[in-house]
Amino acid sequence: MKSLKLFGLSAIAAITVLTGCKPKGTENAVSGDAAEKVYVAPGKYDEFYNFVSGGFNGQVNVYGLPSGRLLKVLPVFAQNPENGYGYSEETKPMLQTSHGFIPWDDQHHLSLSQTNGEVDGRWLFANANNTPRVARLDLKTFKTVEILELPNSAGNHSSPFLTENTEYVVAGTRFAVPTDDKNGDVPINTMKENFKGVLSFIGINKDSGDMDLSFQIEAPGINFDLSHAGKGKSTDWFFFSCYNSEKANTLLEVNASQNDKDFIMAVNWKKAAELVKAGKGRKVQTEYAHNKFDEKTHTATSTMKKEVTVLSVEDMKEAMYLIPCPKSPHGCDVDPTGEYIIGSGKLAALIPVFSFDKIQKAIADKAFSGDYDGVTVIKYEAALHGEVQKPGLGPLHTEFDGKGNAYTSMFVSSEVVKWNIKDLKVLDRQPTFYSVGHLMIPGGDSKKPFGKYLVAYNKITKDRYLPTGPELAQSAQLYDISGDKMKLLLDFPTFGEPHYAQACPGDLISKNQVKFFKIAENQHPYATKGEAESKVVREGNKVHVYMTSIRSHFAPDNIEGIRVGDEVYFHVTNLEQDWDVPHGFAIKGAQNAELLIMPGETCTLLWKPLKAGMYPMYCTDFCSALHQEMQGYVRVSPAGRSTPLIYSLNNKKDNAQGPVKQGETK
Ligand code: K7E
Ligand code: CUA
Repeated sequence: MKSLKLFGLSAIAAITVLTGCKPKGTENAVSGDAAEKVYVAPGKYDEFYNFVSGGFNGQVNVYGLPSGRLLKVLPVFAQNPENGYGYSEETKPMLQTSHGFIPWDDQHHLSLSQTNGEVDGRWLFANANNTPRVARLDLKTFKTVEILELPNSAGNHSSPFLTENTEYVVAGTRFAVPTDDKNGDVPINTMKENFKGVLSFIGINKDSGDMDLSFQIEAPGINFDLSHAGKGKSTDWFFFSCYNSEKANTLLEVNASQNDKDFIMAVNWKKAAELVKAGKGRKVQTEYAHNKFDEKTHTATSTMKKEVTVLSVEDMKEAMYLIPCPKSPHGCDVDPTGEYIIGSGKLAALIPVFSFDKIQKAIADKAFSGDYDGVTVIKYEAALHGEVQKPGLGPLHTEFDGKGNAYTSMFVSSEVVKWNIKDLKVLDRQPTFYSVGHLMIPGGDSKKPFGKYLVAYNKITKDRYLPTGPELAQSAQLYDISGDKMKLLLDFPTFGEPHYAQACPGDLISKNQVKFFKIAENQHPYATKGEAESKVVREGNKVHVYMTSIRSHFAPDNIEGIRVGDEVYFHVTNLEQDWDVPHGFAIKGAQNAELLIMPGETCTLLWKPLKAGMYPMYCTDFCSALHQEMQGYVRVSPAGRSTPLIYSLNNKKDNAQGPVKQGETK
C-alpha cells in the first residue's frame, strides 16, 4: 500500500523529491552544442514531422523536429472555431455519434500507418478516449477524413494501435461495461457478472484507408490500458496490457492494486479474423456512427451502423492467452524484432520483458497456471525473457532505437532510462522535467525506427517556463540519442496534455501534399464555380447564398431581403487555384464560428439573424493587400416585411462578373 500512496501522490511527491535533490541547475544538463543541434535556419524545413496527441484539447498538434516549432493544430475530436471544423454544415457530421453531436473528446494515442512494419506516411490514426472513437487523418491534406464510433466500449484508451501492414487498427475498452445488447441498467456492484472488456478490430482498406468495424472480442471484464501489435515473427499477434484484474468498481487506486500481478493479453488476430470468416461469433445489435468526409463533395456524411460480430472467450480458446505481469501494467510495447514484449507495471520496481518464442513454447508445452474467466493463463516464468532490475520508479512507456536499446519513461522518478533489450542492463538515465508520460522516438514503435531523437512528453513543468496562472504550460523535451548517453537538447511547450506521439521524416509526407482542390472536380451540391453563377435562392424561410470568394471580394457582396426568422446558408466557394490562399468568411451575430475555405473548396455557414439591421460580413484570412476590402453587407428586415430579395456585386446589371439578380419577387 505504501508504494501505492507514493503513486497516488506521485505528481507532488516527484516534484518534492526533485526540488530536494534537483539535478544541479537544469542548464548543466544541456551541453554547449545543444542550440546548434536544434537550430533550423529560417527558410529551412525541420527534419521530422512530430504528431502529438492533444489530450484534453481533443486535437492533434503537429510540430517540427528538432526545432519544436508548432506547425499546425489539426482538428479531430473537438470543434475548432479557427477554421469552422465541427461548425460548418459540411463538417458537423464528423462529430455525430450514437450519443448525438459530441463537440469534444480526450485524445491520447496516435499511430502512423505502416507498410511492412515501416512508417509509410499515408494516414494518421487517433483515438477518442471519452466517447469511444477512432479517427483517420489523410496526410495528403492533413484533414480528418473519417471517424468510426466503437460500440460495447467505454474509455477507448487502448487504441489506436495497428498491425504491420495496417490491416487492422485495434481498440481495447478501458472500462469494463455491459455490452450494448445486454441491459446496462444493472447495479454497479454486479460488475463481476455483467461487465465485459471488449476489444475492437477495425479493418482498414489498403488503398482507400476506409475503416470498417470487422469484429470484436468479448474478453473478461478487466480494463485494457494499452496495446501494440507484434512484428516479424509475432506479426499475427496483438498484446494488450490489462489492469484491475480484481474487477473493482470503486476506489480503484486501492482496490485495483491488490493483486501482485495483472496481465498482458496475447491475442492472435489472424486466427480471430479466420474464425469470423468461418461464421463464428454472435451478431450483437447496437448503434455506432461511421462518419466520412468526401474530398470531392467536400462534405461529411454520418451513417448509423446497427450490428457487429462479437467473438466470445469460448470462440477464442486457442487464440487468446493471459500472461501475468507485475502490478498494474500501463504501456505494452513490442521491440522492432517482434521478439520482446515489454510490460510496464506502474507500481512495479522492475520491468518484465517477455519473449515471443517462449510464449509460443509455453503454449505448445501447456505451461499454464490456470485460467481467468475462461482465458488460459501462461506461467509467468515460462513467458519471461527477464526483468530489468531497479530501472527507476513508475515505468510507463517504452520506445526503441532499432540498435537493440529500449528507452522507458519513469513517471514517479521523472527520468528516461535506456537499457539493453537482450541483457536487460541499464545503460543510461537522464532526468525529465517533470513526470514524464509517453516517450517517442521517430518510428520508435515500428520495425525500423529512424532513431536520432527521443522526445519526452511531460505532465508537469513547474519552474521551466514563465508562469501562466494556476495552469502551467504542458511540455515536451527533446533528447539526442545518437550517442551512448542521451543528451537533453530542448524544451518546448505543447498544447493540451500530450500523451503519445508519432514522428517520421518530413519528405515521407511533404512530397504528397495536396496544394489546392481542383475547382472543376468540386462536386459540392452548392458549389459556385464562377462569379456568373453566384446567386441567392429563397426556399420558404431557408435562403441559400451561392457565394464565391477570390482576391479580394465576395460575389455577391450586397444582399437584401433577408428576414428575421430566416435560416441563411452561406455556401462559399473559394475560386483560387493556388497553394496557401484560403479565404475566411464571417458575419456579425453568427452563433457558430467562421469558415476557412481552402482553394477550390466549398464550405457552408448557417446563420440565423435574430434582429433586423445591417450585418457586415468579411474575409478573416489576410489574403492580399486588399484583404481588408474583402467585405460586404447583408440587410435583414423584420419578419413579415416584403423587402425584395436582391443581391449584387458592384451594383452592376447585365455584368457577367456581378449582375444584379432578382431572386424572389419584390
Ligand atoms: Cu500513458 Cu493515456 Cu498513453 Cu498518457 S497514457 S501518459
Ligand atoms: Cu480573402 Cu482576406
